[in-house]
Amino acid sequence: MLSQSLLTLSAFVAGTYATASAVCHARHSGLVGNGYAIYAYNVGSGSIGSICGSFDTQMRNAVKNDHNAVNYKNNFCHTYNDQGVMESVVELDKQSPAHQANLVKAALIAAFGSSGLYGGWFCPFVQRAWIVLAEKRIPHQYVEINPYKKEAHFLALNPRGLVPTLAIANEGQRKARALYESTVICEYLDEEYADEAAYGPRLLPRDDVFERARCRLWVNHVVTRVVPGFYRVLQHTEGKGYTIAEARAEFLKGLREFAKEMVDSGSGKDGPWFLGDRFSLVDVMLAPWAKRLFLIDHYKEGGVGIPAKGEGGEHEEVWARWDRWFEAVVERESVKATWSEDDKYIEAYKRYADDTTQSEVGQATRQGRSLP
Ligand SMILES: N[C@@H](CCC(=O)N[C@@H](CS)C(=O)NCC(=O)O)C(=O)O
Repeated sequence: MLSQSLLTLSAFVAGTYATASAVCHARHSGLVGNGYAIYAYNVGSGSIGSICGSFDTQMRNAVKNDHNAVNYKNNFCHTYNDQGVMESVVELDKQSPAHQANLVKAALIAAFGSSGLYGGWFCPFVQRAWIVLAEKRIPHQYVEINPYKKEAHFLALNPRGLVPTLAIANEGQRKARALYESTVICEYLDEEYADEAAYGPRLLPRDDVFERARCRLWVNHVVTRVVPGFYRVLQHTEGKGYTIAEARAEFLKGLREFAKEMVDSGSGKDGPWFLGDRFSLVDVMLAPWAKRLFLIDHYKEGGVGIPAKGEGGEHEEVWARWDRWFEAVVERESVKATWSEDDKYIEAYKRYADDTTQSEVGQATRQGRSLP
C-alpha cells in the first residue's frame, strides 16, 4: 500500500535552519528481503531522526492500522515478519557503523519506497539529483543530513562523505546499495526510470548517439569550467593571486561558450532549452548554479557581469540566447520545487563569499585544486 503526502522538513544544517518541501511516499507494509519490514525512526542522532521523527505519527498510525501493533521507541529499528508480527528490536547505537547504515537504508526503503536521496537543502549538487527525481516523478524519500558532520552511518554509505548520495533498494536483499556523484546519480536515474510512458521523456537523448555524446560534452563543460568558475568568483577576496576581474572574465567565458553552443546548434528555434524544445540533463547540470548567480550579485562588487540587453557587443546574440535559457530554467517547476527561500542561501553562502568555508569545494577552490 502506497500513500503520498507532502512533507515540510525542518532541518538543521551547518548552523542554518531552512525548510524544504519533499514529496514522500510511505509504504506502510513495505517488505524487504525474506518477508521483513523494518521501520526506522529517530535513528541515530541528527537529521535522519528529524525526518523520520516528523513522520512518526503517520507511520505509527499506519502500522497500528495495518498490524494492530507496535510500541515505538527512539533509536531502535523494529523488524516485522510478513504477518506484521514484530520479530526483533535492534538497538542501533549498539551496532557497528556499517550495520547501522544497512539497517537505516533498509528501513528507509521499506518505509518510504525504492530510493532514498541523502541531501542538504543548500547544496547545488544535490539539487541536480533532486531535479531529476522531480522531473521524472520518481517515488523516493528525501533525507536531509549535514554532510559536514561525516557521521559513521553516512560514511558507510558514501566513503567520500559528500551529498548527494542515493540509497537504492537491492531487490530481495536486506542490504541496499548506494551511488554518489551528482552526475552519476542523474544518469543512473534517467536510465533506471527509462519508461517514458511512466516517467516522461528521457533526459539524455535515447536514439541519437551523437546527440547523446554532445550532451555529455556540455555536461563536462559545466562540470569542469562553469562550476569551478562560479566558486572562484564567489570566494574571491582581497589578496588572492588573481583579481576578481580575471575570475569574472573566466566565469563569463564559460557561460558564453555554453550559450554559443545553443546558438550554433540552432536549438533556439524550437524552444529555450539546451536542446530547444526538450529539457535535458545538460539543463539539469547547470540549473542549480543559475539559481545561485544572484549570490555573486549580492556579495561581489560588479556582480556576475552578464551584459544587459543591447550591451553584449559582438556577443549580443549569444547573451540573448543565455537570457532566454536562464529565464526559462529558473521558472522550471522542478527547479522551483527544489529551492528554499533566497534569504536562506544568502545566509548559508556567506562563508563562501568571505572565503572562510571549510567545505571540500571551498578548500579546493582556495587551493587551486580541482573540485571534489
Ligand atoms: N562532485 C560531487 C560534489 C558534491 C559536494 O561537494 N557536496 C557538498 C555539499 S554542496 C558536500 O557534501 N560537502 C561536504 C564537505 O565538504 O565536507 C558531486 O557532484 O556530487
